[in-house]
Amino acid sequence: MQIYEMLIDGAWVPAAGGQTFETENPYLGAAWALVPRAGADDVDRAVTAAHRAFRGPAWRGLNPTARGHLLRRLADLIAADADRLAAIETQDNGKLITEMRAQLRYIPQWFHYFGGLADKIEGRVIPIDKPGMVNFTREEPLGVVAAITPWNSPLMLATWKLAPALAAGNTVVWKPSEFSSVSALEFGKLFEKAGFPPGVVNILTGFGAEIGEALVTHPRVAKVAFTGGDRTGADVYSLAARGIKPVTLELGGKSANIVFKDASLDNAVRGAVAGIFAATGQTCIAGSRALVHRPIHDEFVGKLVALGRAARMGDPALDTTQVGPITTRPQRAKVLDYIEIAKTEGATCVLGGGPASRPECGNGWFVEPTVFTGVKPNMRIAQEEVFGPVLSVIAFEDEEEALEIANDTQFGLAAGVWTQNIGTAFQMSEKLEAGTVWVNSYRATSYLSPFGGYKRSGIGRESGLTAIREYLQEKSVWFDTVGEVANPFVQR
Ligand code: TXE
Repeated sequence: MQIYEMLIDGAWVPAAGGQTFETENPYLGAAWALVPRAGADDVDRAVTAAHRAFRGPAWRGLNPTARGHLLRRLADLIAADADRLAAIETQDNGKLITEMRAQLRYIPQWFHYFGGLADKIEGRVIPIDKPGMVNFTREEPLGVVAAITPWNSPLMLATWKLAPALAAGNTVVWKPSEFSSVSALEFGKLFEKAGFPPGVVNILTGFGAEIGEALVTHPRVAKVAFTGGDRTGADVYSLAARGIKPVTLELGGKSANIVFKDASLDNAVRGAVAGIFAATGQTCIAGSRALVHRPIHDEFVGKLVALGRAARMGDPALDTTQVGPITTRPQRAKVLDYIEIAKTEGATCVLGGGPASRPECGNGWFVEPTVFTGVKPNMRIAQEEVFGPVLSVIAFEDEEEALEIANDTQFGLAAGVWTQNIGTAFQMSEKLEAGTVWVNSYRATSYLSPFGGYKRSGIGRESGLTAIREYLQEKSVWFDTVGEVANPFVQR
């Protein structure tokens, strides 16, 4: 059993109360490391350190070019360590090594991009209407950012927050999910190695239910950046509201993959599989509803089931595996519950429909890739996020109905449109209520492109130029150049 410590104020420390918890390998179904279980005292230690670092000369006094240089040095260190970090992610959260390796090799781009942006954060000179006055703006960091991240793509989703937050000059207290803490702690060592001053990045491991509230409501936390479930997100939002703190929230979805009869069917089927069976369906952008034009419905389902049935399940550490285990025990129970709910609601299970007991799945927490047809748009299986390899297929008659069904959910994270008709593609991309729309593609993201949700899928944007603004505040500065204070009883 490996024993880890967490990062507070540049030092590796146990929890103040000495408590730890076990982290499990989802493929083996067994514990493999011990991680500090932070309490309220640790939250205060970490936030105080981050606040001190925010005000201190080592970080505040660093010019933005040098700050950017630190981020880019970190990017190089991540690139050099990518495969090792990927292996740790796979061991800790059970996601495919092939996907984790690709993610880890791509993550440095965020630090390069936002590192490059650090010295391009500029204010404006306002052509002010008051005689004798000069008015300009400054873009300033917010202070201590609490970054709360989930277990599904642990380092990637943390990077989406840390890179812009640090580029903008904030300091960070990062709380990774209790189900994927180890990769965060290993990642933390690279901040030290890159030369970030102590306290600029702190990593607190522990349970959201135990320390989440103390972290979000800590008076010295200026902003909360959260990715996770919509219910926890709503709690975090209301806790942050008590302190009038800005938030960015990325809360998952019920994204529609819409297939028109003129689409390249083979591509669309592969897109549907990428949307729901890749990453075992545990992605915020999972295309968990396939809306299929009635004339091609049966052919589409036939091809989809064939491809889903052929997916190789098993050890996520093998390059040949295509579907790995579910990351957490409670999540597996939730996915199996939803499969039962769908059956009770009257949907027809045409693939999978329960736990996987293939020999190559060992003691892992597996669920068979599952497809339901005959799903009605108002069923729970078509409305609620499952976060597992469970696809609801819904037939539609025409563009209008496809749009109505696609938009008829409380979420709005992403959507896919499969058609050869450019007019249809354009109309759909305009009218879909989703933060991302892919045409004849699915599941592409980039450090260059804004990502975030409409409706209950969240608030704010990550990645791209927009993201840096989530971590800045604008100050308006006025100078009088005349040297005479006019009538003090009348507003100037
Ligand atoms: O997430 P939580 P869980 C969805 C998915 C999944 C469901 C539950 O549907 O089935 O959420 O997963 C921290 N104050 N997504 O329970 O609880 C927690 O420690 C502050 C979608 O794992 O949202 C972790 O670090 N923080 C999603 C983080 O919140 C709290 C990714 C996320 O955990 C807290 C993951 C509290 N009171 C799950 N309680 C996506 N958008 O991609 C918990 N946390």
